Amino acid sequence: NYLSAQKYDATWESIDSRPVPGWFEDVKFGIFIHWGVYSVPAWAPADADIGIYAKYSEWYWSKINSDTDAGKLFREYHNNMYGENFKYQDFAAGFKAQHFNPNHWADVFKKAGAKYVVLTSKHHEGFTLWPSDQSWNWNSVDIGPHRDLCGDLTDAVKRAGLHMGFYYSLYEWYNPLYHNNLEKYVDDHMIPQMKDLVTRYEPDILWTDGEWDHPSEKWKSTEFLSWLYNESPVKDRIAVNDRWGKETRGVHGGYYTTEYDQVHGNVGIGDVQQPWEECRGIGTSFGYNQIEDLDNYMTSDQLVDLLIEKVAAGGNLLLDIGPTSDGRIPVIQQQRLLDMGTWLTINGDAIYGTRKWEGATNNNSPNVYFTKKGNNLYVICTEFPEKPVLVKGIKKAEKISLLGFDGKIRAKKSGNTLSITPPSLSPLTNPSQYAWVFRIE
Ligand code: FUL
Repeated sequence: NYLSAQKYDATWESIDSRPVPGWFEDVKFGIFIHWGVYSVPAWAPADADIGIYAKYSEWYWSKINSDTDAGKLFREYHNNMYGENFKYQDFAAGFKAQHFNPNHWADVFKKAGAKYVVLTSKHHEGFTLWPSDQSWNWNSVDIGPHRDLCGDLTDAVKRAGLHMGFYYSLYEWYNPLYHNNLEKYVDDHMIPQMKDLVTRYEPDILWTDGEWDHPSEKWKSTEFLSWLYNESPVKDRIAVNDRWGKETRGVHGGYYTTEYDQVHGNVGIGDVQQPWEECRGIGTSFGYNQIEDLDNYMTSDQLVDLLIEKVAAGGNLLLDIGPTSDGRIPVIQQQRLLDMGTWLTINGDAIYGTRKWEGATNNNSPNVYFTKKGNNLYVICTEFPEKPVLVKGIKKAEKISLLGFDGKIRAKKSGNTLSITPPSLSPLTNPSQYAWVFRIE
């Protein structure tokens, strides 16, 4: 295997020379899951004008202690609802996950057409969803659900044939060791936890976060990554992201990440060569926010368009769901996922295994996107075209079809420009909703 033949040193130069495993660029669509003690209060001021990051419900604990404008809103809510003396830690008893059915979750993800899953094994609150020896009993087996949530979901997801991955926060808000002795925290807590996760559950992705307080040198990131790439049981196939130190995002590590289209508050990562992935919630939060309404949620049409836009630009979409503390995926979130799956069942050929088409830059027409795979070019229309679709830069076009439609598609080529005439569809012959794909072979 080309990935394991090489040895990697604990330097960024060496670590960065390892390619992101090929499977990652083929899978395109994953499900992110933010689930933890914050799923109990499950609240953030969704409609306040406080910026993207302040609407994340998984930040509840930090926000009720913060003196920002957003912090005041969180604190006011907390004090009214639970009283000033109610400690965040006491929410853990209400995290019961009594309706958690991992096989059902995996089935929903599979039907959504997702090929990978990334679960928060530990968010900034420090609570682990597995029985970590380094968690001082602040974990889902000793309290709350009394269940190894990481293990149970990993089994189900792998059985469903999907890739399983873990989010892991390097930093912790209220861990005294983190604040008093960072080196000991890293050596005796953080690195042992990451090694434990990797050896116990053999994930295909390790998605770190919470890196921004310190440079990667302090986190000993390259030491850890050289272990991961040289010695771990998943060295041949594991993919990691770029969140390994305050200086690494969009620069070092594995694939690059954007979040609600931002990199640390700045827009996008531009035209990178590196594989990359956008993550966001269906609404305004990663963790479940019980006060979000339909207005806060993207529609299925918007979500399909988002997937198309990211894949056409060469990226993946890691779409987040926020399960409830009793272990359910809110029905509206399931419905969004299943709608995406219905679209992908017919049109997935234009998504999975594809790459960005360089010719797209000469074809700047609204609501039309492109992907390529082998000798095929896919023309993805997010609105059904009323006029012929013009595609410039086509040398050969032997066969043109509309995915999911049996009828013949008329097209004319003049020079290097192909003009595709959209068929007139009836309710009976319309193959799809949300977006339509012409395949040029
Ligand atoms: C961020 C975190 O602070 C958010 O809570 C969320 O987990 C997101 C994916 O990464 O940086």
